[in-house]
Amino acid sequence: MLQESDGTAAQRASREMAWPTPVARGGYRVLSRIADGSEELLRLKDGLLASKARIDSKYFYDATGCALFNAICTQPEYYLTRTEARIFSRYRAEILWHLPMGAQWVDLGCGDGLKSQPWISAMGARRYLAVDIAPEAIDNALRQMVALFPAMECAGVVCDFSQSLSIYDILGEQPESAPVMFYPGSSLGNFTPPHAFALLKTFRKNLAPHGCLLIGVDLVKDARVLEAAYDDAQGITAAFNRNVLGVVNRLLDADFDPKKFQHDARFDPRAARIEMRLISTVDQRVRIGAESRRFDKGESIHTEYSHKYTVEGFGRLLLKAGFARHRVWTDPAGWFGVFLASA
Ligand code: AVI
Repeated sequence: MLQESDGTAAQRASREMAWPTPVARGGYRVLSRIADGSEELLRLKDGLLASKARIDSKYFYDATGCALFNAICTQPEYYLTRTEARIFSRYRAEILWHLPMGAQWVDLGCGDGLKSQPWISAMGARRYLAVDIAPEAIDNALRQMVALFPAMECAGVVCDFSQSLSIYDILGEQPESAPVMFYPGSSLGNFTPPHAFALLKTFRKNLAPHGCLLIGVDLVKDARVLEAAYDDAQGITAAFNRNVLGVVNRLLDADFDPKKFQHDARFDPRAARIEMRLISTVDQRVRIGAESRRFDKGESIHTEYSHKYTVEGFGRLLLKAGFARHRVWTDPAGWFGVFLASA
């Protein structure tokens, strides 16, 4: 998850380093492979000044956004997290049977690393590699892994893998140990279909020739179930959506007033995706750095897509991305799928 809690543009720029910059911490090393962030900020600003305003959903995850997202995951309407967890615990032994022993476990968007722990203890991974854009998340995940599994090698890679992922060299340090990429939570759904396809191709390239991808994918279902999941009764998703305006205010020195925007989440059945927006509740002018723009009452800012797949459709996508074969496990209602794909 992206974390920008200390995120003024200047602070961000100063912590962005060229690679390789291994940093030895207590029992693990962290490599930074983050590109210059100034282009990203320009893109964010351009998105807000565009006639159809948009904010990339990666900006949701400052410290408050991460806490709100964790709270979303416990809401009764947000079935994704618990359904995936049930599939994992029900089929773990069967899935493990298809995973290489002594693997390098690559935790993509590791967050706190908690979802990886039962897998690592069950499979006896040789190495844990935490990949995330937030160095704080990597440190947190690695500290816990080192304490829990002192015999396992632990390392971290700070990078925005949605833009580029190149860890061949790190994986190649242990050629006898096949990599397993772990990408749970249906996070791939937050990318547009072409971007998701490109990401899967990149994953496969890094995994070739013997690795595999274990990925959680949310499936198409009744629109009412989907819309409730993205608009819970407690208003946590609404707060999560509005919080992104505070992130933008800090990053771009803008003056959005989150109270003047309303949360909206709709399922578009043709595109098979939830679309989240923030709708201006008044006519207003907002300063965005040295510029400003007007939002009419009812005008919206697009903040997130969450694509839903069918089992067949995602299987085809994996094949098209170059994965040789895959297996899938779902819950009894067919709401969520866990795919294991071999490079
Ligand atoms: C992180 N991602 C998979 C979540 C989703 O379901 O698309 C983000 C989220 N947005 C609103 N609720 C949860």
